[in-house]
Amino acid sequence: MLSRESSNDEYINIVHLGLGSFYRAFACNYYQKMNSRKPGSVGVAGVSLKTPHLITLLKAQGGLFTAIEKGQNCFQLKLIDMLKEVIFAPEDPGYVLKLLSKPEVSLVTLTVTEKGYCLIPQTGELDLKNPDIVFDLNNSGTPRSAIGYLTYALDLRRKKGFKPFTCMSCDNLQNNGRLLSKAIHTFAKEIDPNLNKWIDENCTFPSTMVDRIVPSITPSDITFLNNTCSYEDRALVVHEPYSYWVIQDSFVEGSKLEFEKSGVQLVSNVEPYEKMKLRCLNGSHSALAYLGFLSGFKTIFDTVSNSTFESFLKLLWKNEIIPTIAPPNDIILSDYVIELLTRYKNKNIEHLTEQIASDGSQKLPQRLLGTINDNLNLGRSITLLCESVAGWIRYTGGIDESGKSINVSDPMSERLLKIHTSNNKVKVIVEEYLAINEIFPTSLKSNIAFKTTLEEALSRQIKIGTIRSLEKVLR
Ligand code: CS2
Repeated sequence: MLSRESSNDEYINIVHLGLGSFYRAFACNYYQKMNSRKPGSVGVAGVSLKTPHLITLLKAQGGLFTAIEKGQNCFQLKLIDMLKEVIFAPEDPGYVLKLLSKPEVSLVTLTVTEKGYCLIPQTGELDLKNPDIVFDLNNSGTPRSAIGYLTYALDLRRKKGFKPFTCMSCDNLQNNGRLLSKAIHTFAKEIDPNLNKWIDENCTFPSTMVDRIVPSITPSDITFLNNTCSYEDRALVVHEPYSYWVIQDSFVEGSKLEFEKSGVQLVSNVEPYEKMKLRCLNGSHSALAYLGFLSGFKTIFDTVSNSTFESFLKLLWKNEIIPTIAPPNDIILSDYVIELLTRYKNKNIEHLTEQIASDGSQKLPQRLLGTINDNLNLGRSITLLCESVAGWIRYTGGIDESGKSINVSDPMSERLLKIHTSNNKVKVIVEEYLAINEIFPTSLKSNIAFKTTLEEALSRQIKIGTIRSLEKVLR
């Protein structure tokens, strides 16, 4: 079993909220490079806000874990020792606040997933009715949400006369830095206008584009590790070789680590990178996840290995996604998507369609709906994007194409399922989905072309099945 002696006075300058596989397979790798250049320059405390399981496993291994990089033809193993402390926040929220308010902590990063920001997905505003936010506004010493932790910790630092930390979102949201800043300002205004002013004058919220495909681990990964290494690791992660991190160059003084020397790109405006990645990668991921799952495909690799899906994907990019994007200066979009397809075709990455299909209510606006809106404004086609949204509607109806029930994981799953159980007419189902203000903007709700194309896609898929429906629209 992996183990490491850890003492209580390890150097920690980064606190990460939302410790899961993605962060460990992605950011920890860059920090590892920083530390091999300058030993001891980076130390991370990883905090889980909701799930204790991984923390228990990591604690038993002293924070150590193995990262398996899976290429098309070869695997590489790395032992990662960046996590100097791991904490399950609900066990001791006061301790997490204390940690966040230590002067040497200069950077706080987040991968709490879209729903972890407690926003209204369609508007990006903090949802002041969210139960965790309501709780946090009334319980300053024992927050539950990331927004509560960050704002109260910033308040403690202000009161102690310390500098704030840089707050960096690493989640797949367009303008993630601005959304995080807005959420924290909204929360701070509710508790103390002076705090809000101090945050405004002193804190920074760089936006980021993060990219690496990190599937859940499988029993064969565990067997592979056991056969290859002399130790057992219960907290291993698996990832593809590709990795790309772009950060807006906006840091509180003293918090800018040697990012560039470890391969991160610092730029003044991340927006074009975010938009390209969210629409080309995450948008197509969601499309493949819903339509692929309904057709009986377990992974993205299985889905794109089907020739209809490959043609669908290529046309979706070419005709309906790429035309909506002004690419960053250093990237050619047609090359970018060729590389993406190669990544999806990595046979060793078992990225489950079910994993990507989760939380669609939180993902759709930035992945697909913005693209549809832009196409409509310019009179361009939305046919394949509507096939994808129709796939999501069917998926959230809870039954796949072979009649098996789907375990839909989404904060709005009950509400979405109810639409299907109380109606069976396509027109009514579409109308009720479009009526959800938290997901669909007014511009889409009132657009006849969108409504009609979506209704057609949904009826066709129900009638002849996903693959035949795709074949029809590809003709
Ligand atoms: C995926 C992402 O699960 C999902 O929704 O689309 O996790 C995706 O794999 C990453 O953003 C790739 O960088």
